[in-house]
Amino acid sequence: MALLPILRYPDPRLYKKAAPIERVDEAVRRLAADMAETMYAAPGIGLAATQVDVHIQLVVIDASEDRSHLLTLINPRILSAEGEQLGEEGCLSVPGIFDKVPRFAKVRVEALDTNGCRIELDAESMLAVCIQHEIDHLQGKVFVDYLSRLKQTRIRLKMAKQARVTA
Ligand code: GNR
Ligand code: NI
Repeated sequence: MALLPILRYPDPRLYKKAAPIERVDEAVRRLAADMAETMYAAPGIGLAATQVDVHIQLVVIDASEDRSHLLTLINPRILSAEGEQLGEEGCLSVPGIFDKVPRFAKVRVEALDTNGCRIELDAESMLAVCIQHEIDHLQGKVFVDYLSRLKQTRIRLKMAKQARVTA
């Protein structure tokens, strides 16, 4: 197991589109395990492969209270969605920034699990938000992209200042 470095907004690699996974093999399972370790250590409730600079359709999520419900979704796709919710979002690639993003209230999702078996799941509230946030990452979209240009500019400035302090 290993902790993986997480790309920071506005790294251009966060804007790459992830390719579908054709075969769920040991390499995919190893990456998923490392991503889970990285997510729990952060700590975060989700992590997309895009954020660790691997551009394949793989995400890990644990939106449970006790951090004991790890979900690994491969090639996730929203089958249907309903309603709206507006919640505060954050992102491990944009540390320290939180803002409201409109999302579907409920989603039905299909994906492959780590055995390559097709699964379907219904999600609402925080889990539904997280799934939509992670699928966005795979499509090269960061939650900041939904905010006003003014906010985006301020966030870029703040990230540049942070990078100077951390460097
Ligand atoms: O840890 C995370 N928390 C979070 C809170 C509200 C909405 C979405 C998220 S996902 C985020 C982890 C992350 O950046 N996943 O890509
Ligand atoms: Ni994120």
